[in-house]
Amino acid sequence: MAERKRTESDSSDSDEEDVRQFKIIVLGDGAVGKTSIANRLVDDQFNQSYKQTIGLDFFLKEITLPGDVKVALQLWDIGGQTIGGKMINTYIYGAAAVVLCYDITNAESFENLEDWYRKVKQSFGKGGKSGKGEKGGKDSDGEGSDSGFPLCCLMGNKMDLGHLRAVKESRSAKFAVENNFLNYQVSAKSGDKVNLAFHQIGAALAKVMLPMSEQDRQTTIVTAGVTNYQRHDTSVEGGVVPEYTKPKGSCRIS
Ligand SMILES: Nc1nc2c(ncn2[C@@H]2O[C@H](COP(=O)(O)OP(=O)(O)OP(=O)(O)O)[C@@H](O)[C@H]2O)c(=O)[nH]1
Ligand SMILES: [Mg+2]
Repeated sequence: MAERKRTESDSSDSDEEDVRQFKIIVLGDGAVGKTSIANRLVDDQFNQSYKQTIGLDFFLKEITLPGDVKVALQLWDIGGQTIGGKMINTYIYGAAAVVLCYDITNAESFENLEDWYRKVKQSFGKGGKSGKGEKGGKDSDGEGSDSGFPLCCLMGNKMDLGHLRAVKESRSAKFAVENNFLNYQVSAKSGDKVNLAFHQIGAALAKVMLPMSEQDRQTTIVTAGVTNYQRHDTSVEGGVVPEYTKPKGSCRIS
């Protein structure tokens, strides 16, 4: 687990350059577009074909924030099928931020976020029950808080398919407000808001204030290049892919 130990340092300075690195876990059902979001952010690419993520993939994105603050966002792209597997809590543990992804055209993928969020809370020792008092947003228990609970973000993907929308914006907004999450609607396909979202997440983690003009600019400009990309983590359990079983039940998010 040497590699894992190294990557858990979610806010430590790197050796030579003063680049803070943050572990960000990307969770959500299969096919909601987690890998596509990561590919858009890091490579500015989109692939129409679906290739299921087995276990997890890693992506690294460097961004520069106002004040020349450089941060490296280390994305842990977790395969949707891992929710019933043994490794999920290990993957989540130590995250600085958690991005809960759903497909705006698939209501079930939104409803299942309750299960994913429960995993997050379990991983951080907050028990298995959802509910108030376990908020994940930046102003409560979020990253940088002394409790170490991660900054949590809701991310509705496939905004380019707005005509097929199955999750009302008001519904996701309610969930975000109730749980004190950041809330984004993006499209990995068009690239809409992907950079903006992660720029804001990076800023929140680094505690750097972004002026509105800066936020707007990020919607159209792709900022940083690829620094690293690795397929399945061969260091976790010797690269053995755990057995996945997705539970059939799900909790509704009202
Ligand atoms: N129209 C549209 N399709 C998308 C978008 N994002 C992803 N897709 C498509 O959705 C499918 C699934 O995308 P993935 O990124 O592989 O989904 P995933 O969440 O990583 O899935 P798992 O690895 O199984 O967990 C692919 O066919 C993508 O091309 C989007 O923003 N718009
Ligand atoms: Mg994937």
